[in-house]
Amino acid sequence: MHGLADGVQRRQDPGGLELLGVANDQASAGIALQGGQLLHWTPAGEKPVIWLSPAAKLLPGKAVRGGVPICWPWFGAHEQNPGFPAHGYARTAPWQLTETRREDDGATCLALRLSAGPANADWWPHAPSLELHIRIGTALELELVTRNEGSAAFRFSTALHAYFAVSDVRQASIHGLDGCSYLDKTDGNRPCRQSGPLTIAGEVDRVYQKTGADCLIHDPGWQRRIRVEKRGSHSTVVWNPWRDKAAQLGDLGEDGYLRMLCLESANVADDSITLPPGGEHRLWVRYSVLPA
Ligand code: TA6
Repeated sequence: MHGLADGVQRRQDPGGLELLGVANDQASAGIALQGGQLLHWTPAGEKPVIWLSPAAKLLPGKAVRGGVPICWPWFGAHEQNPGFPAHGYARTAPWQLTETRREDDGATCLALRLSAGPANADWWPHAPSLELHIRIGTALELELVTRNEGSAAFRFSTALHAYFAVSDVRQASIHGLDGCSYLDKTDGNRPCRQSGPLTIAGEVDRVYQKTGADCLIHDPGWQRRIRVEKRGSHSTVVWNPWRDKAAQLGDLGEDGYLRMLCLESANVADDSITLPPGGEHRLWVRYSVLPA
């Protein structure tokens, strides 16, 4: 790749990660090449929309708390091998930057790639290639493209594990999941049904099933709504660890659990994807801010 587009900077963080900073008239953002992880995104004139923990550890081989981690090719603990990295190997693998581009409307586009190779051989005996397309403007768009370049079909789960910034999670509500069935991971995956908007007043860890619906996060404290649009996903995960689990995690910062909620566009559980040789799956999201 030759040169970087205007407004894109590459630097080495003191912790050892390679980071990209993006600034244009519409927004600013940061990206770590490790994990192909968007770290933060702030539209011009707004408070941050994608939240990075103030206590996040930016270290090689460690998952970074915040941003939009890419869970791939499994979600949560590996079913057969609990010692394998949680949420798959892609979020701590070294991705390559393949393109940066400034669009006519002023948005910045980047592409990153994770090819099959030594990084995945220990964990995943297939030949996948992953591409992440990022568009940073007044809205943030992410598209994760999974291709099967091998000769056998494979099955995978994935999630764009987005951490959204909120003024106070106790005041926020999530709209768009009314009537959906979900598995409650805080209660042994008990099947439940959502009634009305979702509010958070304790630990929440849920997999909403059979839903391709867009969601809105209402945040009266910051007088805004965050719109989450998605395609190629029929499951949605909502997570907040609440006080005790947050303290165990140790990288959420003081009261960090009150400043964020995860709303993840996913292909998990029944919605896992089987890709035949030569097959391709696209998971696309767009995040944007609307007035309250
Ligand atoms: O998406 C929800 C979840 O799977 C939770 O169960 C919780 O553990 C969270 O992700 C964070 O996982 P991590 O491995 O990043 O600590």
